[in-house]
Amino acid sequence: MMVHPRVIVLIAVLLLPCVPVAAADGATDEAFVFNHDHGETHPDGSVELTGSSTLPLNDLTWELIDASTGAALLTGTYLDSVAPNADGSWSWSHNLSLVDSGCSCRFVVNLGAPDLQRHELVVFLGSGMSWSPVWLTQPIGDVVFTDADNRTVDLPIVLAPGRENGSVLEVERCPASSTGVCKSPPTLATFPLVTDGLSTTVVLNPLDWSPEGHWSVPSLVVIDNVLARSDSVQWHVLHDLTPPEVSIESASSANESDLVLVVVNATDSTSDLVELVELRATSPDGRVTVLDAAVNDSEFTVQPDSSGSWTVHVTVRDGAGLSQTASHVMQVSNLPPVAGVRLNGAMVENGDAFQVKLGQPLLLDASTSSDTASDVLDLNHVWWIGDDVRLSGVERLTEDRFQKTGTFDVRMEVVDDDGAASELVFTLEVVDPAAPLGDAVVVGPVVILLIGVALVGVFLFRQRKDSTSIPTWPGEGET
Ligand SMILES: [Ca+2]
Ligand SMILES: [Ca+2]
Repeated sequence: MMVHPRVIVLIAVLLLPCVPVAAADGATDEAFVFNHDHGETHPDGSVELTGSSTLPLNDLTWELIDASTGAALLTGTYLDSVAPNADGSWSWSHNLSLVDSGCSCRFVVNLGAPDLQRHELVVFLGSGMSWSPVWLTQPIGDVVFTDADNRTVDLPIVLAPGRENGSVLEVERCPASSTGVCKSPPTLATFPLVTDGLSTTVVLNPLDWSPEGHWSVPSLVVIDNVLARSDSVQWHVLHDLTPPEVSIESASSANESDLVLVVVNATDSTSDLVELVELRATSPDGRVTVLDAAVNDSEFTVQPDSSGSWTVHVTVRDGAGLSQTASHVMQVSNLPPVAGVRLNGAMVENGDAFQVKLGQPLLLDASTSSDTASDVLDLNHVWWIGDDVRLSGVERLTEDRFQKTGTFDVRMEVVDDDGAASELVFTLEVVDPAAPLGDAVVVGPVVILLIGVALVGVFLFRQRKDSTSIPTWPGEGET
C-alpha cells in the first residue's frame, strides 16, 4: 500500500512522546553529568555525589526533594567541590546527608542562564521504609492506539532495587472528551510492570481501552512489590482505530475563472479532533494548486483557469494521526471571447461603414476584445482585409495597412486558447483627399455659371459696339 511520506512523518511526530526518555546521566550532549545512575540506595542516609560539567557552576542552586511529598529537605547555592579539568570542563562532588530519616529523593541541580535545564538524580537514602517509586520529572507521553496491536510503553519511573518483580501500574481512568473531561466516573485498573534493569515498561492492550476515544487518566501510580506507592501523575490515552470522515461540497460545473467555493466537511467521532493536511486542485493538464482559505478553516476557493475536468483532493488527519482523503470532480467550461474593435477610439459595431482619407492617421485597435481572466491575455486576433490579406497575431492596425484608395471589407476574429471565436465585420472606404468628389460636384456648376455670365457679357459688349459703327450707305439719309 502506498503511504504518503508526509503522513508517515506526522505520525512519527505524534508517537514521539512514547519514545523512552533518556536518563539524566549518560547523554552525550548533556552539559551537566552525574557519575551515578538513578536509583542508588544509601541506607546510612549519606552519599557523596560526583559528576562533571562543561558549563560554569557559579550560578548553580540545588535542592534535595522528597519525591513523595515534594518538600525540599535540603537546599544550597554551591557544590562542595568544583575543580577545573585540562579540557576546560569541571569536575564536581557534593556530600548529602540525612540524619533523621530516609527518603526517595530527587537531587535537583538548576544551572544559571543560559542553561535553564533541570538536572536531577533519584537516590534512595536512609531507611528503606521510606522508599517508594519515583517518577522522573519528565512528561509522560500519551499512548495512542491506532491499530489492534498491544503497545509497550516505557515509563519514566525509578524503583528501589529488588522491588521490581510484582510491581504494578495502577490506573484511575475514564472515557473523556478531547479536552480531558471525564464522561463517566473514573474506575481503577492495574497492569503489571516489566523491568529489565534498564527500563520499566507496561504492555497495554487496546481491548482494555474500549470504547474507542479519549481516556483521561487523572491518576497514574506505580506500586512496587512492597506496596510502596509513587506519587500520582496524569496521563492520557487515545484509542482511535477509526479514520476521520471527510467530504467536499462544491459545484459540479463552473466556467473558467469563476471563483468556486469549496467546503470541506470533516469529523472524527473517536478523537473529536480533525485537521486539514492538504487541499489541492488538479487541473485537466495535471497542474496542482494548493487552495486558499476563504472564510474559515473549512471554506476555500478555487479559480479554474482552463476548461476540462478538475479534481479537488482533500486530506484530513484525526487526533490519532489517521488520515482520510476525499475528492471532488468539477467540469469547467470555456466561455467564448467577445470581439471588440475601436477605430481611432470609436467603438466599431458589426456592419458599420467608415470613410477615411488616404494617408491620414488611422488606428484599428482590437485590444478591447474580452474573455474570462484566464484567457484574455492570450487571445489571438486575426484580421481579414478584403479577399487577399490575412493578418494573425496582430492586435492593432494603422494607416500603413491601407495605402491605396478603395473600399475594404474588414473582418476581425478573436480566438481563445480553446479555439472559441467571435468576430466583427465592417467596411472601410479609403478616399483620396487630393481629388475629393464632393468638392467637384459643388465647384463645377459655379464655374460653368461664371463662364456663362462672362460669355453673355462679351456678347452684349460686342453687340453694342457693332451697332455704333454701322456704316451708312451713300444716299441714305442720316436719322
Ligand atoms: Ca478517528
Ligand atoms: Ca475563453
